[in-house]
This record gives sequence, C-alpha cells and structure tokens, in this order.
Amino acid sequence: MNDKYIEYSKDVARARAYNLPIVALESTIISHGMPYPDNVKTALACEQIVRDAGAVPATIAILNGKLKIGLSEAEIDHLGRQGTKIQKTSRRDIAYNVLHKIDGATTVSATMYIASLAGIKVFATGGIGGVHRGAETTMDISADLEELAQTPVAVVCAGAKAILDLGLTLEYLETRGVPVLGYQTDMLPAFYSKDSDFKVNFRVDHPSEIADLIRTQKQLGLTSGILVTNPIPDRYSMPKDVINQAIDTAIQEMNAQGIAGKETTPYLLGKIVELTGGKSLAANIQLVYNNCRLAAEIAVQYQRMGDES
Ligand code: PSU
Ligand code: MN
Repeated sequence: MNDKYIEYSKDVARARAYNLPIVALESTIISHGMPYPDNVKTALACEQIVRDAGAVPATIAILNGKLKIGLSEAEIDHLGRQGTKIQKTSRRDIAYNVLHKIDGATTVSATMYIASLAGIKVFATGGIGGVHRGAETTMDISADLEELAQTPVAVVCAGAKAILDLGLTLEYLETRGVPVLGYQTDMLPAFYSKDSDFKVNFRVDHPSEIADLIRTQKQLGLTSGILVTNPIPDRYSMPKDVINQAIDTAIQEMNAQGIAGKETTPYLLGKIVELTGGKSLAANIQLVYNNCRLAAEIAVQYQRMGDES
C-alpha cells in the first residue's frame, strides 16, 4: 500500500500519533442517503457525538484523487450539497475514482477498506447493504457483505432495512464467517423498527464485550469484520405495518421504472422518506446518532485495553 494516496485530517493525524480512539464514518449516507441540508447537519452532529463520547471522528471520502480520512466542515458541506452528483463509491470504484480524480462518497464497503488501511477498528453507520429481496433472480447482493468477510473492522449499524431480505442477508454473513452481534438484544434490529423475526448470533450487553471480541479476533488471526447491530431507541421506532407498506410500494415503483444496480438503494431510501412524509428520515437520523455513540464507546474501550493484553 502506497501512502501517497492517503490524506489524514489534522485531528485524525493527531489521534493516530497519540493512539487515541478513532471512529470511521461513511459518506454515501451524506450524498445519497439523506436530502440536503439534513445530510450535512446529521454528518456534523455525528462527529460531535463521537467527540463527546471521547473518540475522534474520521469521516471518509475520496476527494481530488486522495483517500481522505477525516474531513473538514467545508468538505462535508460539499458532499452534502452536491448530493447524488457525487459518485457513490464502493470497493470496485476506489482505484478508478482515485486515478481519474472523481470525487466519491464511500459506501460501507469502501469506507471499511479505507478505515482498515489506517488501522481504524470501529465504524458507525445507519444501515448496511445486504441481500436484496428477489436476489435469487437479480443477484443483487451488496459489496458490503463481501467487505465484512475480508476486512477487520467492526461496523455498528441499526440492522438492515427491510428493503433487503433479512433472512438471506444473515445466511450470507454466516457463509462468509461474519459474526452478527445484537447490542442488548437477541433479535436482529430492522433499521426503522427495533426488531425483526430473526435472531442475531450473539447478544452483547456492554461496549467492552465488543471491544474484547475485536481484540480476540485479531489475536486469533481472523481477518473478517464484525457486524454490531444496535436497535433504534424505542421512542423513535416506527410501526412495522407503516414502514412495510412504504417499502412494498417503493419496491413496486422501482421495478416498474426498471431501476437496478447501484441506484437501487438510494432510490428506495428516497422513496420511503417521501411515502412516510419524512417520518422515516427523523427515525433514520436518530438511529445513526445512537450508532455513533455506541461506536465511540467501543473504540474507547478497545483503546483502553490495547491490542495485545
Ligand atoms: N442502507 C441505509 N442507508 C444508506 C445505505 C444503506 O439504510 O445510506 C448506503 C450505505 O452507504 C451502504 C450502501 O454501504 O448504501 C449500500 O449500497 P448497495 O446496496 O448498492 O451496496
Ligand atoms: Mn446492489
């Protein structure tokens, strides 16, 4: 790996030098996951939540041919304002976008990869990509799952959106050797709703247990990631029938319009916000905050214990 491609913000460079806990944050959620200006406000608030919990935020994107680890407010504003004009960048797009200096908002897969280059062990987001409903014919399976299989970063999310097939997503992760943890829950959270009909692999009740598992995986030479699922706080959880109705309608309209490939997830996210009159956006923002807090607590615990103890 050639360091010439990486650019750290001042804060992140300092955190690395002093061995402070760092939490990675993605940027597809900014450019493609939420409308402007909520996206920028949310991204900045996420960084503040991480700081308040004692860790240093590293929002990740590709800008001007560099893998940027830690962004300025102006850079976050650029990603938010430009929105979907910024390329959604997953693992396969990284080299091309760097080579051609195409600005990229990084998905979970690309963010995990770039975080791992910097030795960052914990990453907070809203939801991950997974196996889409109907994947048995479309083969639409997010690169996020393959990244979790090969990149040693713990990703804190609110489970997966019901735009995905949750059962198949769990099967895929099992095949690829990725442990799925439930934070203070036995059931897999379903993003807008705090649970689903599926069980997680392991329940954990304290951030320190997650930090312990990250360290033990490392010591055992297991190079896969860990999926930490953190339920949306009760007061923001949405009724399942409301959200499922919106999801079904959104999927029907998407199929009618022939939308496919990387446009699928952003289309569905936007449509669901529209169909729920913005209620899903408020829930989305709150669950991301909740994940940032937990990710920072895990990073603090991990740093406290050190890698080897
Ligand atoms: N799920 C969400 N919000 C998001 C995403 C997923 O609830 O913003 C974004 C993440 O960046 C994720 C990406 O990595 O979508 C997955 O896209 P795809 O399904 O095309 O792999
Ligand atoms: Mn896809």
